[in-house]
Amino acid sequence: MAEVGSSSAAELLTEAREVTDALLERWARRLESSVPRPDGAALGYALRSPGKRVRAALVLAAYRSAGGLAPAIAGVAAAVETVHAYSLVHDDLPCMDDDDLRRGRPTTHRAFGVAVATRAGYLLVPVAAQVLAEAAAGLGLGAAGLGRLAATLFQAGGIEGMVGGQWLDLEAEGRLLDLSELMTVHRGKTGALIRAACTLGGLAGPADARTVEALGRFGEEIGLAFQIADDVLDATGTSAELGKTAGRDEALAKSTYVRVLGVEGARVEAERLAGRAVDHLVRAGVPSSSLGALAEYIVTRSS
Ligand code: GRG
Repeated sequence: MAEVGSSSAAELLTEAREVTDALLERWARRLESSVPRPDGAALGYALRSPGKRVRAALVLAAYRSAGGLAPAIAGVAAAVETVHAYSLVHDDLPCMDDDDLRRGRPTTHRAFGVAVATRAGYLLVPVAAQVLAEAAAGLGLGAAGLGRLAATLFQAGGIEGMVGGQWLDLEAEGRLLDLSELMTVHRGKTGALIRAACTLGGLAGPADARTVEALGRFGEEIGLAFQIADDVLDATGTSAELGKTAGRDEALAKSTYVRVLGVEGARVEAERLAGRAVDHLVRAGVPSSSLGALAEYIVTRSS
């Protein structure tokens, strides 16, 4: 299968930021004008929060690897980033990771208070569904196509994925997990949404079942690698570099790959998984150059 416009990781991330941020800005304005203050303002604040847009870039690259060409894929990327954005609002709350800094700015509850931030997080759940529905319409996918996208995104965002992983992560604080328990937490908390980003790109494009499956397997490995790299950065980076409080895992006595394998061991494991991720694509004959570039970025990034 020919790859549609192979791109470097930097190019994909720049494009993902541009197209996603434009859509999220539209939603921020719409919500600020329809939802009374302070909640409307908090929704705008959370949606405008400047992330790296890695998940959005994975959606774009997976879609193109599946032969997709339509610019409306940006809406699917924005829906995934909306789920990610509300998860961060809740993750930072005092009852969860209790953090003050996110993406170089005060966390939503530091800016608006805990009650408003809690509501803003929940209010963004149906917004993600609306963003996805608009994208599916733009892609001409029809009801069945939208159903497949929605089931993929919200299963990944729910108890079988992100919420379930977060729950296990909180429940395990102060207890040392073994490697297999740690993988279960990471696969859910972080990996499920990243896997979904890759699967969604395939489902939105003209891909056969084998391609969608290979994209999902790529996403599974790279999702785990992403969280391992995050663990390494938390242990080795500074708050200024990361835009969030460094050393939080240690402060919260969290089990991490760094705790189990050490910094070097964790780095090696992330690289190994990135290699395995690309192998899934190669074996299935799915064009892998853009996704491979993102995989390499994910395990070597500095923030
Ligand atoms: C609100 C229904 C509801 C559920 C929330 C709190 C929660 C459930 C889940 C938390 C999941 C979570 C925060 C996982 C960590 C993911 C992670 C490694 C985030 C950092 O990702 P980056 O580096 O960040 O891509 P940017 O800021 O660049 O987007």
